[in-house]
Amino acid sequence: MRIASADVVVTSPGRNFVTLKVVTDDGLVGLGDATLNGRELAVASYLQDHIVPLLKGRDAHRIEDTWQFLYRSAYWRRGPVTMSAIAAVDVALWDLKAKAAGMPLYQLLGGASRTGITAYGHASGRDTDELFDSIRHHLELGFRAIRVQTAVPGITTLYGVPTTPANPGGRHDDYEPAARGALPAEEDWDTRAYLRHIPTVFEAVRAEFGPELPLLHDGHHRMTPIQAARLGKALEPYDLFWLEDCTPVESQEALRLVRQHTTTPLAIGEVLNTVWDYQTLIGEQLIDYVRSSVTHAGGITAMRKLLDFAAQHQVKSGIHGPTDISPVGMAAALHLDLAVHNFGIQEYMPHSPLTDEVFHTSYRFTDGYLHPGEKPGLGVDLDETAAARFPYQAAYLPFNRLHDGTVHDW
Ligand code: CS2
Ligand code: MG
Repeated sequence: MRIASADVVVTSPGRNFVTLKVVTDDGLVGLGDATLNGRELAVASYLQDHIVPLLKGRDAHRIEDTWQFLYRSAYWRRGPVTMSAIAAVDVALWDLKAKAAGMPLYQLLGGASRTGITAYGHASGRDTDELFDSIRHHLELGFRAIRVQTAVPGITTLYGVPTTPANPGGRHDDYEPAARGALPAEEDWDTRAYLRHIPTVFEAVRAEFGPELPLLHDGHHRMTPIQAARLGKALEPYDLFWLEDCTPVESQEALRLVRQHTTTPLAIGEVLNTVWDYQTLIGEQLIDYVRSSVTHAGGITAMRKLLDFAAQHQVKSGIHGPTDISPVGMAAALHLDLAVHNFGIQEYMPHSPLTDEVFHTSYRFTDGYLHPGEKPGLGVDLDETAAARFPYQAAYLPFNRLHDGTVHDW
């Protein structure tokens, strides 16, 4: 099974996606997601200019060898651009191998370890009423676990909270932080206001929805370790499933301090891209859930190894799944979720109808559980004619400033 061609498809059906399409000499098509939100063209160029020329003629079955070749021959290691590009090749090759075998990919990863993949949805609101409506809406959709993000008095625009309300009866999942335009949007931040407000939100949610419902929250890298420790402690009475990205993760050691102070479970790593970024976090059991995505962390091959390492320390998966992971990246995550023993939970934000015009998926969401489906390979097809109707548009993630003008983590 030789690689005959590889192409990079950049398309923007509602938001930007970068997809690698690998075709074998007998006409099988393998897809990989290489979308890096706000920096899409850097990965497209890495693939187009530096990887595609190396793929032609290679044996598509040699996935591990291709991974090691791309990782080691680049000399410059790690980083989101490199690891997203390698991931796209890796996932495309797994898609091809599974198609050649006539099996859904999860079968090649050891088969199903469960019947369904528990997914959490995103609820949010600018006030309690809007938040409760959003939670009810997600419960009606079938979600069995819910992430809660709300506005905070004293902060004008906040991560995770759309600035316009959902249409009555409409989708509540359309929060997309990367805005199209020439410059990133500026948002504001006030840690003390946030720390005062968030525990009151969870108190209200528990009072309304009871003790059973698993609740999650994303701190989105904004607190120092001691502030994160304080929030984790304050949230203990509300029994969170996890507190995510409570502090920036460049310093793995920082999580020691948070861990010493709170039993709120911690999830981290959507911006991490190799197993090396997790040596202390997992080795010392400083976190409970690994948030990396298949798309940004070197593909199925590397994520499998990362999750196997995590399993030795009773750390579980919590694979990143916002809409900036394409349906191809989402499908790859679902096959892995179904197969690994130490599955924790899967993030799920349904893609927009425009995105669905370009990517046709066989995964399904029923009664709160996702399943990758039974089609050979990943189970995703790319409609290139539809993709061509949506040319790339520059888009940036926002950034934060404190009220005195200092740039802060977003
Ligand atoms: C996030 C993302 O899904 C999450 O938990 O933190 O929404 C993140 O902000 C985006 O993936 C950035 O591209
Ligand atoms: Mg997050």
